[in-house]
Parts: sequence; C-alpha cells; structure tokens
Amino acid sequence: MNDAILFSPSIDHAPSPDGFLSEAIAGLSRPQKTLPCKFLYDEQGSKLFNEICELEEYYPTRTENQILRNNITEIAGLIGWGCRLAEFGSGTSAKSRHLLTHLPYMSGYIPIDISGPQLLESAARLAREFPRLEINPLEADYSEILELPNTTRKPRRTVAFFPGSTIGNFEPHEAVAFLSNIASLCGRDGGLLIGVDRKKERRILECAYNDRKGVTAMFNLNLLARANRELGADFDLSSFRHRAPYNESLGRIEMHLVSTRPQIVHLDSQEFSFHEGEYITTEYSYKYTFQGFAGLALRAGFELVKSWEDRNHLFSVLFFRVRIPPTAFERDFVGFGFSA
Ligand code: AVJ
Repeated sequence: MNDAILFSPSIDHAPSPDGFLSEAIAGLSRPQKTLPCKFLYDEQGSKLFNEICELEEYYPTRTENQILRNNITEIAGLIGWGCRLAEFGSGTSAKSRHLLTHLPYMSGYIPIDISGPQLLESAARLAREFPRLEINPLEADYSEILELPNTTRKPRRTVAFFPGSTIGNFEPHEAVAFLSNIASLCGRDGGLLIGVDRKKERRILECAYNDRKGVTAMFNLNLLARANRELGADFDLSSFRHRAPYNESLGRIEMHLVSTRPQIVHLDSQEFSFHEGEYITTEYSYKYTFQGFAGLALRAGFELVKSWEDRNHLFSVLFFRVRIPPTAFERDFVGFGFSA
C-alpha cells in the first residue's frame, strides 16, 4: 500500500473570526496604534509573502535555503531517524520538502499554519510527493499550541522546525516564552532547528524590507485592505504609506503604515483618528547576534548543538536540544509570562 496518510487538519486552535475584530480594535485604541502581524497572512497576504521571498533584496529565504542545502546531511544526521517533525508557520512547506527527503523513517510531519487554505493545499501536494509519510496538518496560531497531534507510530523524538527567522516577530521576552513552550511540546530529547536573521549593516536590512518593486508595501497595506474586506472598516489605502526603518538600538526592523494626512477611520461603529504622520506598527522583525540568540534559547531551556551560517554572515541556522523539559507548571506560569 502506498496511499498517503493525510489526516484532515485539526482545527481545535484555529483562529476565531472574531479574533481579528477584537484585536484590531484593541490595537488601534493604544497610544501607539498597532495591528498584530499574524493578520498579515490571509490568502492574499500569504501570496504576497511568497513573492517577497523571491525578491532580489530579500536575502533571508534564499540564504537560509542555501545553508540548509549545503549542510543537509549533517543536519539530518543530528535530527536522526524516527522523528516527529513539527514545522511552525509552514507556509508552502518549501523548506521542509528538502529536509523530509533526507530524514529516514519519520513518524510524521506536522505542518502548522494560520492560513488554512494554503496549509491544506501544501499538505495535499506534499502527500503526493511523499506517499509513505504521515502528514498531520494543524491550522493554528503557532504561538498558542498546547499539544501536538499524535502520529500513528510512536516517535523516537520530536523536533520543532522554525525557519525563516519568524522568531524575529516576537519581542525577546515573548520569544523566550514561545521557545519554552516549544521545549515543553517537544519534551525530553526534543530538538529545535531554527533560522535566525543576524544583525548587520542598516542599508542591507532596510533594502530587504523596502523593496523597489513595492511588494513589501503591498503586503503591509493588505492588512488594511483585509480589515476593509472582513471587518467593514473604511481605511483609505491611498492615504497610508509603507515604511520599514531599522531601529538599531532595539535591533529590529519595524513595519509601519504612515497616515499621509489627518483622517478618521471607522471600524465597528468606533472612530479612530490619525494625525498626519501618525503610524500603525504592523510587524517587528528582530535581528540577533549569534551570542544573543544562543543566550535567549538557553533561557528557554535549549542548549546549542551546532550552528551554520553563509559566508557573508547574513543568516544563521541553529540546532538545539532540550536541556530540561519544563514541567507543565513552569510552562503555564513562566512560559506564558506570569513571571520573569
Ligand atoms: C516571515 C516574519 C520572517 O520578518 O522577514 C518580510 C516577514 N515582513 N518582509 C520577516 C516579512 C516583511 C518575515 N518573517
């Protein structure tokens, strides 16, 4: 029998449709207006993000793929056989595809993504390419996962794959909480293969997030278009402008949507006023030094096993092992931010 084992997606943790409305209102009510970056990835936004990955200026995707390709035998060897691989924010699963061909006797692959349509389409395609692989997609906000789906065969270990430097979306203290949760989801002998964008010259960073074709601008503005489509808001897209400066002292790219004139936006019978030059923060993309990131992961319970980078030191891929899996108590009370 060569039939693909493709489970229908678990949707227990799927983002609720009301989530966008309440989070948008909360975000726009703050003194510094904000809209959470996870809402950038509707169907249109996911397509635009895939386009960003192909841009000449956007080095992370290309560079990470190169690092993975150049070191795939060693990486697969460190992960080992019989693993359950969970990918956080799997998108099109393009990066796992390569990894999966090199991992022997896996117990299963669990792609996790907030964009349901893309998740299903990619899982179905992958199932045709890997007919013996058990694929168990999970439609979810990956920062809210309390449990990973089981696989039919008991895994020897669980390894989390978090490529693309998506960890950079979290503020450092949130990143520690998120990674502690991953450590507890993976448990004893668990692993973490993660891609991290490095601190570098401002010019390179700002070009990557302010591309000449304006794809990143469309990606950012799509958030307002989505609010209009799904929430009936009345953002005038022509009077907001994309901007993405590097905040060097905080080590992050910040995506902004700048109001080019004084205006009032309506959302769910509320009014939000903007003065000229006021902006909405839509995404942070933190950059790390090698030491900085290894220290952060250590606080989350991971010890470094091995790391790789490109020869221009643009990007790092790191493999960690769970040092001590946090107990459920620690996960709930430290991991989710009730104390330092
Ligand atoms: C998907 C979060 C890794 O921060 O580089 C790309 C998102 N935003 N261009 C990044 C993004 C604008 C991307 N991550």
